[in-house]
Amino acid sequence: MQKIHIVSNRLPFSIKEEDEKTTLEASVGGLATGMKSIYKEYGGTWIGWPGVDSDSLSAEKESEIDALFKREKCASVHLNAEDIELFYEGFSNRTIWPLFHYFTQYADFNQEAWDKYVEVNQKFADAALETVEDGDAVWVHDYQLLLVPEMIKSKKPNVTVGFFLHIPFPSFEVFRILPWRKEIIQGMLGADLIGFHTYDYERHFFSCVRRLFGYEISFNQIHIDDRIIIADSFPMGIDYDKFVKSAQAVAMKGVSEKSELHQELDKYFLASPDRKLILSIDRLDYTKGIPNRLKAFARFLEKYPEFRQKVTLIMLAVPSRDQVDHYQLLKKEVDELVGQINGDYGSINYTPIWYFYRSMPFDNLIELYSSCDVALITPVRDGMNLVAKEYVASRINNTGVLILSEMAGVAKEMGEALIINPVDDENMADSIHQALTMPIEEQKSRTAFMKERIQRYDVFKWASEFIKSLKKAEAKQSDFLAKMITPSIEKTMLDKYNKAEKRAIFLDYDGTLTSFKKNPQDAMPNEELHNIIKNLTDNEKNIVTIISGRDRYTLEKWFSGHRVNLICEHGVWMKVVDGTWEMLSTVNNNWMPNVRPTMENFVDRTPGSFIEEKNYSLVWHFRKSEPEQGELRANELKDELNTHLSNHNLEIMEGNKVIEVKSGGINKGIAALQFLNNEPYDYIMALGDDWTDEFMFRELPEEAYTIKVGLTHTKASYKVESVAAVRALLSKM
Ligand code: GDG
Repeated sequence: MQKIHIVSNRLPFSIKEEDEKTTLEASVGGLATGMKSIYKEYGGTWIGWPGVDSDSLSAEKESEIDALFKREKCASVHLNAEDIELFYEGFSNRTIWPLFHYFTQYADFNQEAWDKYVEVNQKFADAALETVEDGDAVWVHDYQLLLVPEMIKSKKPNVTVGFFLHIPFPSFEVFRILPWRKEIIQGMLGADLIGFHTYDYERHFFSCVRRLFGYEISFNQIHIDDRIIIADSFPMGIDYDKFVKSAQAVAMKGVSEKSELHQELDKYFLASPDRKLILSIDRLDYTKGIPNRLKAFARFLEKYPEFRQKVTLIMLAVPSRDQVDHYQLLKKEVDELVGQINGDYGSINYTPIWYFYRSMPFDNLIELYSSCDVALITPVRDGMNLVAKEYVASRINNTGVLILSEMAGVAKEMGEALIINPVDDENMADSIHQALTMPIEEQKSRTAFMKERIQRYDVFKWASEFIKSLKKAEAKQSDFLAKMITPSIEKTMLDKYNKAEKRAIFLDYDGTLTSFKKNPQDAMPNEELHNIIKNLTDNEKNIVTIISGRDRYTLEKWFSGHRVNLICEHGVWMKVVDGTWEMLSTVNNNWMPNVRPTMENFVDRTPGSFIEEKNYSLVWHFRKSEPEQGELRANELKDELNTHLSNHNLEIMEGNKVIEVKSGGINKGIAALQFLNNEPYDYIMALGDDWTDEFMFRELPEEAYTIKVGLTHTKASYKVESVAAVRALLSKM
């Protein structure tokens, strides 16, 4: 990995105009902090939007801004008013944001906005493509740029692409609502590594990939043609030391140095020593659960009257996306609720809620974190929520209680917080009470545990762990491709082929010579394949054997008229050209009546699955079933079949979307060796795609050309990526 570049919607600086001078002001947000270390260390460029509408900029101003950013190793992607309206406020914030946070009723599905989303994603990708060189890596961020990974990968396959989603990834039932769901997944799958905050988001993503595309997923790897894509969870952290140091600095300040806010907070406590403060901080967003929180606070004051006059909720709601209707309605609702609660429970010298609708300087934020006894963080849905971590980090003496919604990603890491359901007023009101009455020792011990974790896994660790995994993904991809048949390997292979006098060629059928069909009987050879086989067998020096798990009748019918040998049912039956069927080993099928009912039970419970009966094996096919259910049931079936294995000397074979039970002691490897029977072949080649072919790859002599179709781990000496590649190779022989 040479350089690492970052692509995100916003650049890590904002433009400041003062005294007719334009300058850049560095952003202090979590992402900017985490990424700065990375892109500086790896000498990359940060690609993103400068944050101003380009329609409002003259050409000279635009170049001045570009030059300022260039000095900071940033490349600007300019967005005009229409881009901002349709791409940013439109598709990003009116479609993806609500949908991914399960607010399906708020999601707009507007074709024009989608078209703009594609167009603007392409703008970002083009800007990245201008900067990025082969061998570099790019780390793309968040829901505004879901299509960028594929847009980069398709143009520059030798660039390693990482993608991190900062918001939740919803379950398939919600994601499927999106008319452009396939395009979004395809866009993300351009990445080599896809990161989420939690494992739940990761598994929702896998489920969507499986259901929409049926791609093979093993552990956390998705296999697509010639690529492997890794998805993993990386819970984002904060700059822990910065919060600790800032909180220490605030604690050290003398009265005269304190901010106005801090002095007001001090005054509040001075009025009475048993006064308490509860803190709530978020962007004013419907996902943050602010109205529910207010209602729960009112319920608390109603249920526990002894706390009236003593407990104040400080609510900082940072203005956000105020051009979007739902945000304006939310603002109105919050304003009204605050007014109502203050009216109901307030008095001349007591205001239950101090409400700030604005953002505050960082130092004020720290003063709030340090002064408040309880943090009430109750989003109805939140990708992570960094405020929770910042509050805990800022508690230098370990006192304070965090009340946390179970719907925030951060709840997965903060088990010692009081975890609540954000729509359950009663539960929240009781938790506020529990927090305010929690013994100091308990507060300290809970905070200490949480601190240890957020200190260890801070934002720098988060970024470096992601990069470490990105490097591994890059290495995995090259391992994967290591056995690929390159033009020079192919040339040697064909030279040897041409020089050989007697060649044994073993060809698996399904997944090798032809692609899988939902119904196995539909996978008969087409004209192209017939021509390939004819061409191969016309050459007298070639002895071609189709070696398959299929039943003998089907293959005999499909290949009648060809000069090929057939080995069927994984090596039970063999028929040489012009010969008759003979059994390669003595096997029986008297175990079938015992095993069949078990399989039938799985057919009944798994719609779309069916049993195929061969002479000496039973096969359960689940290619037509709902993919996740099929995989799940396949594991259960294997487990149940195990009870029959030793009684009947059986073997279970796992093929591609099939579970096959057959008599033991036979496999394609034994059959191939028996076939070769010490004949003097000077060129042996075997091609196959699945687990059953691995026996053949293992048994054949070392000098044989064993070739795996597909990129998964194999004993074969070479790999090709697809059926089309097999056909292309055989056509050259
Ligand atoms: C998205 C996801 C995910 C807030 N008010 C002020 C202020 N802040 C700072 C906080 C904190 C940040 O803003 C808010 O971060 P969150 O994580 O809580 O929420 P989102 O903005 O919705 O972020 C979220 C995050 O991405 C990261 O992946 O955790 O789930 O929705 O750092 O301190 N900072 C200042 N004044 C304020 O008034 N200076």
